[in-house]
Amino acid sequence: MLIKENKIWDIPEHLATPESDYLNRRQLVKAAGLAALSAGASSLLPSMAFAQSDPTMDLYPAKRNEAYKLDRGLTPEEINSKYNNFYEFGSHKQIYTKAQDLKTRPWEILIDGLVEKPFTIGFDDLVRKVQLEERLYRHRCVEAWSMTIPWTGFQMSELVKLAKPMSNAKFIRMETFHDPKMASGQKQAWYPWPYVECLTMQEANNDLAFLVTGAYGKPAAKQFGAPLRLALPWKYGFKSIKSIVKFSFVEEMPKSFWEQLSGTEYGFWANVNPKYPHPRWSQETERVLQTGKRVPTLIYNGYGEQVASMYSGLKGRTAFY
Ligand SMILES: Nc1nc2c(c(=O)[nH]1)N[C@H]1C(S)=C(S)[C@@H](COP(=O)(O)O)O[C@H]1N2
Ligand SMILES: [Mo]
Repeated sequence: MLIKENKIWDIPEHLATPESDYLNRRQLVKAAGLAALSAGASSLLPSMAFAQSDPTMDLYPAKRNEAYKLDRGLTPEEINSKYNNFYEFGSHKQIYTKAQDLKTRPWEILIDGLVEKPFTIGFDDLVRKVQLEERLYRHRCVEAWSMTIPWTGFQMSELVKLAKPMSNAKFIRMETFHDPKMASGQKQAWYPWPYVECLTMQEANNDLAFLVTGAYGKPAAKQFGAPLRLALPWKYGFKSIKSIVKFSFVEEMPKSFWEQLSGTEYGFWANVNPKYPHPRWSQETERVLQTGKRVPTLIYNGYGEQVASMYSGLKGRTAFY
C-alpha cells in the first residue's frame, strides 16, 4: 500500500490508441494455443492449462459488446494474471501461483434470503441460462493502481431475474468460499472470513454491474476469481468480489469484509472519486499497470454517465468512503 509521489502526466499518445490495435483476438487465441503446446516454458500461464479442460470452453470467445469502450490500451494478459489481490491466498500481489490451489468444480451457488424460493444452482447450469458477452472494462484499485481487462460474463440483472426477489429486498450480500484447507490465507484468523461484499438492488440492476465468468477470451483464470466474480468498474476494486458462492437478498445494509476491518477507509459505497483521498493517501492519480505512468483518476472511474444518477441523494464524501 506504499504510494510513490509522482508527477501527473497527461495520458501519453500510445495509451489513447484504440484497443483493437493492441490486441487482435485471433492472434491472442492462437498465441494461447501455441504457449500451451510448448508446455514447460516458463512463460506458460497457469490459466492456460486450466482452460484446456474447462467444461465451459465451448462458450468462448463470446461476442464483444461494442458499447463498452476504453480510453486506453488493454493490459496484457501476462501482466494482469501475475498482479492480483486475492487475500484468500495471501496478501501480496504474486498470489497467482498459490491461487492454483483453488478447486473450481463442483461449484454450487446458493441464492437465498428475500426471494420467492431459495435455491442452489451449479455454476455450469447457471452459465448456460444467461447470455455471455465480452466487455472491455477499466479497473481502479483503492491502492491507486489501475488496469483494463476484456472480461466475459453476463449482466448481474439476469441473475436478479432468476432469483425472483421479493419487493422488500433492498440489498444483495455476496460471499466468497470459505475453505482454509484449500486457501491458506484463510488461516489468518484476524481477517473476518469469508470475504463479503454488497450492493443495493438498484446498483445490481445497473447495466454496468457484470458477473464475470471469463477473461481474455476464455474461462477466467483462478487468480481472477474463477469461476464467478463481479466487475463494478465505477467502484474501487475491492467491491468486485471473487469466487462467489452465495447471493443473499436482504433488507438491512450488510457489512462488507473490508468495512468490518476498517469502516472509515473502506465504506459501503466506495465509488471512485479523485477528490476524496483515502485517509492514508491521495486518489487523484493512478498508476496504470505495465505503462509505468500515472494518469489522473476520473470520478466514477469515467462511468458517471451510467451511474451518477443513482447517488444524487447522497451528500459529499458519503458516497465515496
Ligand atoms: N474474494 C476476494 N475478492 C476480491 C479480493 C480478495 O482479496 N478476495 N480483492 C479485491 C481487490 S482489492 C481487487 S483490486 C480486485 C482484484 O482483482 P484482480 O486480481 O482480478 O485484478 O479483486 C477484489 N475481489
Ligand atoms: Mo483493490
